[in-house]
Amino acid sequence: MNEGEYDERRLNDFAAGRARGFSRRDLLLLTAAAGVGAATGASPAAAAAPIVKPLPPELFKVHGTNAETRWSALKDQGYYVPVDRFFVRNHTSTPIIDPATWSLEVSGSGLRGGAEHFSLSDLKRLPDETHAIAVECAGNGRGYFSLQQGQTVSGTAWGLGAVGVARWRGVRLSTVLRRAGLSRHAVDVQPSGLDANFVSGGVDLGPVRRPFPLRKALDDVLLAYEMNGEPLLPDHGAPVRVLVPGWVGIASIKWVGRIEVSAEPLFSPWNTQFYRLFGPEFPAEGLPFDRQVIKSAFELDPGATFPSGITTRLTGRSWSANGPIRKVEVSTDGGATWRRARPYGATPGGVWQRWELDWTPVAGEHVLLARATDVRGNTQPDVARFNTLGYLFGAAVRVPVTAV
Ligand SMILES: Nc1nc2c(c(=O)[nH]1)N[C@H]1C(S)=C(S)[C@@H](COP(=O)(O)O)O[C@H]1N2
Ligand SMILES: [Mo]
Repeated sequence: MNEGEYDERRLNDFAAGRARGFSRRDLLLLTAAAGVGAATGASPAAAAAPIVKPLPPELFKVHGTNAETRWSALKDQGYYVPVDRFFVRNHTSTPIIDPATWSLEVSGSGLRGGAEHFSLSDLKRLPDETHAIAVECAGNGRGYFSLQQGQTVSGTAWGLGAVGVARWRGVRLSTVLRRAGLSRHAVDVQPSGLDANFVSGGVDLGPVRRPFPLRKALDDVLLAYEMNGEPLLPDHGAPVRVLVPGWVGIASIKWVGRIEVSAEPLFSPWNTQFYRLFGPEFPAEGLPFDRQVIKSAFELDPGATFPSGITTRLTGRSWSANGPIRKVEVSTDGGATWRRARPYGATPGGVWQRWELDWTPVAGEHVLLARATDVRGNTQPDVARFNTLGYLFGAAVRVPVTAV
């Protein structure tokens, strides 16, 4: 079963009321109480110190409990985003978990027997793998729905900095599930976090969790305990987080405490109420989605200034969840003309492509755009599809700069 079929089946299950975990009825009750997508307030605990690591303003822009990477902070960095500037997206706040007493419970109707528990040292004794994987928030670029398209959407008004690529080391989820005694009836897998329950519109939605199909779980999902060669930091899910390559960041559950393996389809608010496309173009129940779209960013901050008459090297990165980048085009005149950017650097895992282009601006205001195409032929449109929660902003972003 491919991801498209999975989404379609689960859409039908959900619409027909065959939903365990979070049903259409739950959603309707919540909608009546608060309105879908409206007022997604964090729990009171989040008020304290949602993020533990330092967030210097030259590296991050803070949005409530979240912090996005400033693209200027990636200039002259390597392929991987250093942990000191990797974005953080917390529904509440970063919990501090003792790795010595932490354990992972694997349980549910999709196992042959009862629950199994794994300590951190149990996981470290299993065969390890290291992979380059992107984490990107489904709402990355959301701010451009209003800035660029004049549309009102709810949620964190990210620029393009809610994405990062790191080198993650850990154990394959498939290894752990097989050890736990996977049954041939298993269909869905759902990790949940040990951070505080998420409260939205006064309703406790429980721990942060989102299901994916067994097929994905057995394919390339990683349980990581190391990021860029160091133990995970608390903000990125210590002691162990899930990484679901290509999928929306919410699938990559941090501070994982339990993994449910189910013989029936699973649902959670994070694939029914949130992280679903709502709006006039979509079905009433919303359209499910899992993968990120293709995007590009310049390694500079909007509003940057350059010396006029002098050649500047513009740099940036492009990435797609559907395969390596084939070409990147850049416009320095608001989209009137385009030039090919030069790709450079190694691309482990083909997760993103760094590129550069020389530009000699005349004095005045300019609008830069970058537009990428991946090996499957996906490219960035001029306009992103409106949806009320502002997900998947994949249009080429207009970046105003000044030459003086
Ligand atoms: N337990 C838990 N896992 C979580 C979240 C969370 O709030 N709690 N946020 C998710 C979202 S929406 C994103 S985009 C990524 C962000 O990962 P990062 O903070 O390491 O960049 O973590 C995901 N995993
Ligand atoms: Mo996210």
